[in-house]
Amino acid sequence: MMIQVILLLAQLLLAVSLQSNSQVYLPIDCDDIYKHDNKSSSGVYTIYPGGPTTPLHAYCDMETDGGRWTVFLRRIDGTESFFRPWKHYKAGFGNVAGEYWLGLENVLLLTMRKENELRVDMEDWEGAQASAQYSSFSIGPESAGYQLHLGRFTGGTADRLESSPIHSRMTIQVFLLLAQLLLAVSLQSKSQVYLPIDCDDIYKHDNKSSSGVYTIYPGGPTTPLHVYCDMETDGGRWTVFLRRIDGTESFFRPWKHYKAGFGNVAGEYWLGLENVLLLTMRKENELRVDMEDWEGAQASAQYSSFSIGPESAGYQLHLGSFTGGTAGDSLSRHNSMKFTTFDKDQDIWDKNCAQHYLGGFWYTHCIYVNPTGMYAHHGAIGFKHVYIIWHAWKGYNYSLKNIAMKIRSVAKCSCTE
Ligand SMILES: [Ca+2]
Repeated sequence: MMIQVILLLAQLLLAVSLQSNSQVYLPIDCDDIYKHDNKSSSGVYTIYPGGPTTPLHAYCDMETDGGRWTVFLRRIDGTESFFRPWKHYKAGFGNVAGEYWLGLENVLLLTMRKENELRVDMEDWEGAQASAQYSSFSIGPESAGYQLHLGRFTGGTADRLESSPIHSRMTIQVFLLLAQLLLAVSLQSKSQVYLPIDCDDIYKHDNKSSSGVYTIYPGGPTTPLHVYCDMETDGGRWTVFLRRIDGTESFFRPWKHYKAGFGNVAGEYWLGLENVLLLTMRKENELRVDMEDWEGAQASAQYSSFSIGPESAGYQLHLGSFTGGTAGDSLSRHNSMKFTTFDKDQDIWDKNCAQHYLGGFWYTHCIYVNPTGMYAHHGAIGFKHVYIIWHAWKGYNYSLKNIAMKIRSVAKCSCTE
């Protein structure tokens, strides 16, 4: 109910802001916004390059070299996957408060409405900044392949520049406030009833629960955690800790991301090694891996037990015996391995498996499975075996469409707890 109220409020806010905007002006781009109020600061604004009926959110850089910049590409932290199909690049994707691509259709509309110059701002890992500027920038329509029309290079320096990315603090703070509000409310209403450790608890509390996002407390009452519960497959009660369904999330991430967790529990995500550790410390669990190919065929692999060691032991994998499933057993070969990411090599190869297979996993030397590999059709990437692989089912030359790894308590009834 509270979520509905908040959604309603958000819609109201949107309606009000839309209304007040249309009474005043309909900015085509960040240039219009700046000219309308030259005290505008960098952040997310609504623009109307396609006319009054198609509002579009975009990040405006109002500071760099006089401001007025409409940002159509932004990379700041690697959270968003940019290895995407045509339709995504056409329509746009990502989060304008973070990483995003505005979309070729939108860039086309913008460059059709006005003559524009282009500026590219970049930063290296030591904090040095540089830019490149071009006298004009436009693109052709889709029928012309969105052909790039670039003016002459007008300059760019490595030392003169000051500000550039991450101006979106305010927006993020507002989101955080909302999220905290939601969290506080959900905590309050639930703590009066019960604090489930995992999806098994939720199911036992109400066995009519359907699959979806729930709040669990594997780390105790002060650390609520959102998770996707599979309440249908083979009796349900599954707590999902890895889910790949559409390639929207990047899984080529550093150690701290794999430790803490990332993504969106309603879509693609990794629950985090610390959370998986907490879950497997609290109960004895079995493991199930569900996967699907691009023709709609499904397969699974089940294991009698699953737990991991603490970070000090490299989050070492402790896997029980293979108990069945048409996907066959490829994971046992990874048993007792430590977890490896591109910035933390704990595999048993002389190189770093994550750097070569583009995920993060309990790699050996290196893969029999690669559930965190690149989301793409086989052949879409010019490197071998970097895809989502389950060797025993499809071999090394097949990239799976979906994969999920999930655990559930092996206790026969709640009376054992
Ligand atoms: Ca190694």
